[in-house]
Amino acid sequence: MAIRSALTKRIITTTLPGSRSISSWWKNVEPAPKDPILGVTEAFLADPSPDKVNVGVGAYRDDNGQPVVLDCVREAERRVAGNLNMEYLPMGGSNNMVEETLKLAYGEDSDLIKDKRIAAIQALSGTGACRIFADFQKRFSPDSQIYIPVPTWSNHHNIWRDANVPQRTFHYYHPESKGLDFASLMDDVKNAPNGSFFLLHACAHNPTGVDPTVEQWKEISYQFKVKGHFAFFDMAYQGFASGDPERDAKSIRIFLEDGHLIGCSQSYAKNMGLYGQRVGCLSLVCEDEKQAVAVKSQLQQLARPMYSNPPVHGALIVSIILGDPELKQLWLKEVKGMADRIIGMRTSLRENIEKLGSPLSWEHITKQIGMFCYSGMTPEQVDRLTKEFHIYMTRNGRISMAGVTSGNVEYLAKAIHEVTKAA
Ligand code: KET
Repeated sequence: MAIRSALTKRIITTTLPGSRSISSWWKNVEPAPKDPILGVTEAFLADPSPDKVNVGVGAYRDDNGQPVVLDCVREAERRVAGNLNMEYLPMGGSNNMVEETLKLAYGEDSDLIKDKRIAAIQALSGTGACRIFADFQKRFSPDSQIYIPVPTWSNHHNIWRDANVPQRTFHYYHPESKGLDFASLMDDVKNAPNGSFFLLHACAHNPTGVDPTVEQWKEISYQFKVKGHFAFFDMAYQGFASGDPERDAKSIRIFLEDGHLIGCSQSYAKNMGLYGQRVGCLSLVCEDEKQAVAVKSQLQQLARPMYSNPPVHGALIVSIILGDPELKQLWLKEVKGMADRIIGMRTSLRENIEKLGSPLSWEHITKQIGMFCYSGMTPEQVDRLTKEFHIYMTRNGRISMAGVTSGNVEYLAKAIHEVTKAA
């Protein structure tokens, strides 16, 4: 024993000339910058103030500011509790879940589904679906780039950066009108090289809450056809724009009617409240069944070395809800309930700010849709909200309307008025 420890000691303390010492492996690692969205939650949790308000992350709260587990999910969980096993799912995840999920994006009676032309796998929520797609794009179209709207969800930049796909941007938001900059968007679509990849938000654009109209989507789809562009839809908020998942899929359906071979990321984080369960889907429309089989096998091969196969619990919950007509109806009712509460809070926030005699226009609060209000506040104004009023939001001025309640709306309005009235 004594000999052994002496030997070990000698090995540890003896370093060969020119080699690094054992403690130096990570000495060049600098702390990573805070995530612009999830970092806000961290700061909120660390604040002891009883007045604090979190309108940072896009996570739905009820009117008491509490996280929500939907009734349909509670019921599905009761049924999951009787499930026979917790075996691995296949690499592509739960076939039931994927089938039901495709119906939401592509339509209950979609010929593409019937003809087995869609390659699809269960993904680690919307983020995971985007990431697998970005890796797939890099592998099979290695010289391509991705066009991303300005602004967009901050993580889109990280995802395509880590997949080594060069990024370009296209115009989207018009700061003066706080609406869509349709003319510049169309110019960018026309000026991009033929056959470019574009990232589009299917509905409830994050962070702006500004979507193209049906007519505008038709024009975008037409121009994509002319240019031979590829559309990748990130659909993280299906149901949150209008309260009806079917209506919120309109952009995708327009592209499908025009015969585009699209890609799509779907997430159940928001519309089923399954945030931490990480359940979503990645799908790619192919030319025929044979191509879809090949593409799916490659998507699975990307998943295998990363996480092998996706988690089973959330997939079971989704399959149970969407596979049972009664539970599905309950889900649709509950999605509408969440969307309606947010719409109500938009009216209330706007009225409260206007009542205080704000000299600015706050019409955009009620005009924008989905989970967010892109308020137009500057980073400095947001900093004041946080420092003086303990109100937490992303520095781009995005308010998560899902965190606004009857209890905090007046306080929020007063604080917003206070930091913007001199502007
Ligand atoms: N796409 C968009 C547009 C999006 O806003 C989110 C999440 C996701 C994908 C990914 O969601 P997932 O949980 O992976 O299914 N956005 C909110 C949360 C976050 O940043 O992670 C947010 O913007 O607050």
